[in-house]
Amino acid sequence: MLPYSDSAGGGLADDRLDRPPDVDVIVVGAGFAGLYAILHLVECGFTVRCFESASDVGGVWYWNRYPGARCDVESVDYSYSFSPELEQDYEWTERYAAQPDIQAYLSHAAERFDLRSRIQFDSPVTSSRFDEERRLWRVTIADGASASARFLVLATGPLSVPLVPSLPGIDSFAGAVYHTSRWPSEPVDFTGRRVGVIGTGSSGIQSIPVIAEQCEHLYVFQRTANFSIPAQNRPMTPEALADIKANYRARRALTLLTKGGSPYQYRTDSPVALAEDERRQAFEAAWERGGTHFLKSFGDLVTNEESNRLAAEFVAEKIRSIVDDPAIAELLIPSDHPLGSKRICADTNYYQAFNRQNVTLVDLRRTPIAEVTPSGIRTEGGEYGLDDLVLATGFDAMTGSFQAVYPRGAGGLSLRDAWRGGPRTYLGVAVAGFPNLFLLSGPGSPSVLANMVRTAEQQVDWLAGLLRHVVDQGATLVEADVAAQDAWVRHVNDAAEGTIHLRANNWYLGANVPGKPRVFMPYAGGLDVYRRECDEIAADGYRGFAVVD
Ligand code: N01
Repeated sequence: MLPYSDSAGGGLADDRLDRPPDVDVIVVGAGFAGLYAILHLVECGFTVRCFESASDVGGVWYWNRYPGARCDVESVDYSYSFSPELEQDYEWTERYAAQPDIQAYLSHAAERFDLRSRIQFDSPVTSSRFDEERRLWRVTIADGASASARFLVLATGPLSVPLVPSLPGIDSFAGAVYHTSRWPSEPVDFTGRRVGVIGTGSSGIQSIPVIAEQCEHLYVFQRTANFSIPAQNRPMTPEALADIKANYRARRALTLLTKGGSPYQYRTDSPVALAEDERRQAFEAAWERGGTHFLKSFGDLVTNEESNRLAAEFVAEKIRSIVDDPAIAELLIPSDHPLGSKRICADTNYYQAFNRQNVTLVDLRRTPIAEVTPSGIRTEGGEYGLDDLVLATGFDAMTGSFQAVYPRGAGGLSLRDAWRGGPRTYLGVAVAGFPNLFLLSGPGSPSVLANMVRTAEQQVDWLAGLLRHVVDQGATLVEADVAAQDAWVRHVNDAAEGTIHLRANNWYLGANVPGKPRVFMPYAGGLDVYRRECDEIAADGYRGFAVVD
């Protein structure tokens, strides 16, 4: 327990108006964003404590340790840029880092910058409340302890709260039930087991080929086919890594000029204008580059319907050429959403897995799940005996993890109530009515539409500037104006208007969570534009924020 923690959560001494907060800033979450927030805020002169629900650093990468878990952004780019020394001393071993490698990287960063001493692990924050009289946030931890801070920074991640579908009978299942985003820390051995995987998004698509290799039989329960492009992962050669390290500054600078925080720029012409063989060659080259890069093979894939159709047809042909059974291939070809309207998955041998004798694809569109029984799953088409069930069913994305710490702002307003009609933020960082509360990678920021590590660094740097601006003038309270927030929400909606993302039932819109308001949550204007807007607002004296002495 921290020295300043008290289990009373507000005893007499604690309530004294003149008692200062325990620390300047409490950070919740020790993933990429939280770790950098601790480091940078300390560098800027603040006292900082962090509470983390897991037993170690890592955030989303601590929990998502399912078989095959791997980042879909290249390792050398999905890494911190704030420290040239860290860039030089970490040795990435693969083009796309697997979960253990990212966990090791974050652990290394935590050691290198001595961050662990500021983090209390195994400490989920269960509630947080703004004390208007004393102008501080008090957070309560699961064990009943509490702590206070002038500012509360939620670095809880946009993909943190697992979505567990309410399947009839699931509690009766006699075998083990795993969720990909809460995978046990000890390896799970599926040898000789009959396993069912529900869900064919990124998590399902990455885990299915690996589980298939181990288990006796794998049943894949697919409701919606997704576009997946082979990641084309490969070992990182020492020469390639040395080359990147020698040019890291230029590579990082380039990422900041792009919408997605990627150092790559692709052709800006359209496949529609090309002769068929030239077009095919271009798509082949994009397929060979692999993963999410495929969507950038032409500038207009996400804006021109015909270009998108041509790219989707190329992928469909690839699926037909890989999968032996034509009927299975057709089931695996997405038919209800344009390519890229959901995040493209990056796989290793996903489609090949369906050529295995021990893999069965179950089409939930034709035969929905009727119930989970003690011995398996009964669909409207038949019964499937299972020993283990894997839920690769996604997340209550973008809002769930902020609401999970139950913030209550001015007048006791809960974030849940404030966002009843969908999230409203200023810059994705602050919420009107919640003074001194800040979100990292919040709704209304580029977050999941860009490189998450770049966006985390940008937001932390900017937030540290805002907090210094507040305390340097002796102020104790800062809050987003309602008018500034309303204008930002309109801007976020305008940026989303006409994008391909509105043409799918995706988690960007909250469409995967029953009853969640259908609102496009991330800022689609691009990291480059967002950065400029944030910088202009800072240069303008942090326009849109009220600072109170
Ligand atoms: O979750 P998802 P995810 N019955 O929501 C199905 C990031 N990520 O964890 O589409 C049957 O995409 C659901 O079906 P449907 C990445 O940004 C990154 O896979 O609703 N099926 C869908 O197939 C990604 O986009 C990496 O019809 C049900 C699946 O479950 C995001 O996380 C790796 C169901 C959920 O797919 C989320 O990915 C992993 C039900 N009741 C994740 N409920 C990398 O960096 C849900 N489904 C590589």
